[in-house]
This record gives sequence, structure tokens and C-alpha cells, in this order.
Amino acid sequence: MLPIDLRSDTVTRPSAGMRAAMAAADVGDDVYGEDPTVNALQARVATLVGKPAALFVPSGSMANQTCIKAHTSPGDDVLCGDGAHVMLYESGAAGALSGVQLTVVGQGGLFDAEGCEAAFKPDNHHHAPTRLVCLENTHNRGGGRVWPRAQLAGVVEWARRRGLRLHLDGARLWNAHVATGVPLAELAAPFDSVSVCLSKGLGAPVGSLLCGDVAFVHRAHRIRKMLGGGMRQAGVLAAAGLFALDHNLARLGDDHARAKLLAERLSAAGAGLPYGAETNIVIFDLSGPAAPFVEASRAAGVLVNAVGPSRVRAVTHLDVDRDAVTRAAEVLAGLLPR
Ligand code: TLP
Repeated sequence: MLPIDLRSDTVTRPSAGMRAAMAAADVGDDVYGEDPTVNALQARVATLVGKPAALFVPSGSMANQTCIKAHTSPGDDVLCGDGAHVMLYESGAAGALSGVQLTVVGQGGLFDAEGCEAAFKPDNHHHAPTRLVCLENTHNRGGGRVWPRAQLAGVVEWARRRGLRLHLDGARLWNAHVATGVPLAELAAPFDSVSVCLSKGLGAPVGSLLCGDVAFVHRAHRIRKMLGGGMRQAGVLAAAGLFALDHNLARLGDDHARAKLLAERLSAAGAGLPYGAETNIVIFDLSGPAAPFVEASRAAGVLVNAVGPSRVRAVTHLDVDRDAVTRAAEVLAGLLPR
């Protein structure tokens, strides 16, 4: 029997319908701006996110790093949350490609204006001047938490007062939208740039978009080329994204309900739930080491990831139905160290 794979929502495979849409895609050379399917996807996502323009890029990491590079100059300082993907999981790209220093604010991914003020560096000869603030919504290492609106508004108001730019890593902004019912454009409105991923809960095999105003996206377009992200007949990939938006957005609520079910079962069996389970990510703490637990789970047919010495992450997605999550919950709960 195939394992129940809860390592990430990136593990989904394109469905038959999605593959058919990809095969049928009308394509052209996107480096010439002539791929109609890429152009349609960019226009659709820009509208959804409420920004004037969007650019299709191969990955969420490239979307974030292109935005960071477009917003900053080498030697600048960038504020981000504890465990931010841009800091922890993008291979040091902000330092290597943009030459910026990252300052971590707050704990558990979210932060507030007070923390930002304490971390802020003014533009004088002692400091790397703070130029940009990056938020992540939902927050991956923060257990898929959605930023509370008032807290986010406080950070935004502070950043504007300080004359800073704001970037949103919205790889899972779709989940924040479905969990709260707040329109995507409203969640994205305070930000100068927003990245969204098609290859997480939406189930497309590849692709992210960065969104912003026309001048910003023009600048980002050149950086994408510089980073080797100019693709040619990328419409075969964009078609998967359009299919995902049509078929897989509204159903994210199912993933959230399944994550809740899993979290409740684990909590009842003694696991610690530091962040609850607001969307599709369940982070849980064990009373023993994570590595042998992950191994034992694998042997029992359930795949999860260790994300700390005694911390584990399980993510629900469209390739695990309610029965599979229920079975996985039984297996994981039974293996918890006592
Ligand atoms: N996250 C992956 C891993 O890299 C950790 C996962 O399994 O969750 N922003 C956020 C918030 C992300 O969670 C990810 C991927 C990205 C950006 C990067 O996307 P890709 O993998 O397309 O570069």
C-alpha cells in the first residue's frame, strides 16, 4: 500500500484533469511575452490578488528572492519573522543574491510593531539601514497560522511610518483566504509585493507568481531573467495553475478540517500543539526525539517531517482524503513516545 504522505502539500501529483489541461495548453515563447496561457495566468492572478501586474516564476523561493532583490540594495537590512521561509529555507539567497542582512523579529513567525521598532536600524554610517519588512501568511513554521488582522495592521502602519517597503510571502495565502473568508486582494492590499504558490495546496506541479505594481514587476522581470527564470513554452505549466485555481481553491477548507481532525487526535494522545491547527499544517511536539518517531511512522506507512529535535510537521493536501488522514492520525497517535 502507498504511504500516506503528510510531509508537505508540495507532494501532490497533477490529476488527470490537470494533465489534460496541460497537454491542451496554447503556448508560445514567454521570453518574447508570447505565451497566451502564461499571460492569462498572470492577468488572472494579478486580478485575484488585487495588484496591477503579476509575473510567473518557477518557484516560491524565486518569487520571494526576486522581490527581495527588487526592493533592496546590497548592504540593506530586511526584517522577517522567526522561522521565515525567506530566511530559513531559501539557501541563504537573500545574502548571496541581494547582499542584504536579515534580522529576525518576534517568536513563532508572527511579530508586532514594537518588535520591529526595536530591530529597526536607521540610515546612518553605523548600520545596514532597514528597507524592507517580509511577512509570511500563512506562516509555515508557525503551524500554518493566519496573521491576526489587527497585529498585521500594526506592523504595516509602523513600516509605512518608517518609510519601509513590505513584502508578503503568500505561498499559502490561498489557505489564509479560505480559512478567514477575507478576499485575497484584501489580504494582499497592504503589501508592495506578494508571492503566491501554485505548487502547494492548489496541487499544481510547478509555479509561483509575484505580484505588484507595473514598475515593480518590470524590475522583477529583469531579475527573473538574471536568475535564469525566463522560461519558454511555459504555458504547459501555467495551464496547470489555471486549472488549479478553477478546481482546487475552494476545496482547501477540506484540508483545514482534516488538519483539525489530526491535531485533535494527536493532542488527545498527548502531543503538544504549540500553534493549534488553523489551516492545513499541524506542528506537534513530542516528549522524546523526533527522528526515531519519523522513522517509525515511515515504517508504519505515514510520512511526516521532523522540524526540530522533538518537533514534527504534518501537512494535509488534496491527495490525502479524510479516511487517509484518520488512518494516519491513528498510526501517529499510537507511536507517540509516552
Ligand atoms: N515550503 C516547503 C519547504 O521549503 C519547507 C514546504 O514543504 O512547506 N514560502 C513558504 C511559506 C513555503 O512554505 C515555501 C515552500 C516556499 C515559500 C518556497 O516554495 P518553493 O519550494 O516553490 O521554492
